[in-house]
Amino acid sequence: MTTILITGGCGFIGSNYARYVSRHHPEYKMIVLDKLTYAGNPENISDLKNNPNFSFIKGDICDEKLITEIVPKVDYIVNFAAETHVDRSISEPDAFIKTDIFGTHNILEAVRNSSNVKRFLQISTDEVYGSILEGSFREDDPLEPSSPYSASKAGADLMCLAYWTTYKTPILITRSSNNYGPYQYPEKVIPLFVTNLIENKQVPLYGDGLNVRDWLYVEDNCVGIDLILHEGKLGEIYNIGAGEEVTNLELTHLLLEMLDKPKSMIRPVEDRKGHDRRYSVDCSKLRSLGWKPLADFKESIKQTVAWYQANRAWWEPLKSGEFKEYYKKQYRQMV
Ligand code: NAD
Ligand code: TDX
Repeated sequence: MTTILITGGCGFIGSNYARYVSRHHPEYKMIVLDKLTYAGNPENISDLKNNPNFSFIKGDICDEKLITEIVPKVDYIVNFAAETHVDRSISEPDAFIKTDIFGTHNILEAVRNSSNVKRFLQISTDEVYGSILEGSFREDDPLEPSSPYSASKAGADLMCLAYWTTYKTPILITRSSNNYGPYQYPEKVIPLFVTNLIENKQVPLYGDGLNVRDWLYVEDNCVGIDLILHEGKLGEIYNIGAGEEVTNLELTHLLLEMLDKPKSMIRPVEDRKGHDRRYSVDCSKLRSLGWKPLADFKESIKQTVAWYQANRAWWEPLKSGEFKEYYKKQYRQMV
């Protein structure tokens, strides 16, 4: 029986991927390991808990003893576990270095020392390349990360590549663009803006609002991840993006229109420090494996808005407690 370990499977993309695996590989034994930080929510995979092939371990990828114990029992590993919010990395970088770099290294060591693991897929990000004003980054372009978040993710990528070169540890890396969809923690721009607007609160738009992001529906990312896990070439990196580039201002206008709110709900605020202007990745390498994004951008944004409208009970508790404290520290008063 094939066993897959999904670390960070209680977060946004990891939980969507765990659900994808349960649908597409029902015969796999699935272990979700998650530390349950502020961003990890067991509710995100509550529908999987009665599946006899599913098990959950509350644990930290930095815990050497735990990881050394679990890794030899699995065939595939997909590492989603990370600190992921750029703004938090700017105010408090420590946890990013620990989880994103040291945690990944800890898994790599366990994989290196086990002959059972066939494939270790490291989930990275397009942010490791840095900003690009024209054109798109290819997988062999140099890394120029701007934030402590993207620098820590770049550090993890380099460790994976070094383990491939030095030990032939069976790694693969994906670098995707910005994801959106259900179960995204409401600190990220789309769920933050949608939930604020549902609550009739203003939305804090950074700087001139002209920074560009390429939006990828989470389900399309899951399809790409799964294809790369099974058919990607070991030691290789694959970009994943939909080519749906919009400025934050255009995105905000679209959300206002969908939620029938006036432009006065936009509150321009101070820019993010070191704010990358534009991300763009060339995905021809993944497309040559047969992948292409299936989601229609406007339709999937509409479905995402509808999901947050229908699931207030999921996000309302997340916007109190720790979240409020965090925003007070950020001096952004509108949540
Ligand atoms: P998320 O913040 O929603 O979830 C992260 C998960 O990791 C949480 O469940 C958290 O509890 C868990 N975690 C954190 N530290 C841990 C540790 N030390 N040990 C075990 N579990 C730990 O993040 P996400 O948006 O789902 O991102 C998942 C991965 O995808 C990350 O590696 C991120 O860098 C990458 N990524 C995200 C995006 C995006 O747009 N969200 C885009 C590109 C790449
Ligand atoms: O309140 C906000 N106002 C605003 O204007 C927030 C939270 C963001 N923004 C802007 C900043 C960015 O230009 O929106 C854009 C998107 O911001 P985030 O949602 O914070 O995403 P980003 O910084 O682009 O990073 C995301 O995509 C790549 C994820 O958080 C990362 O984990 C992933 O690697």
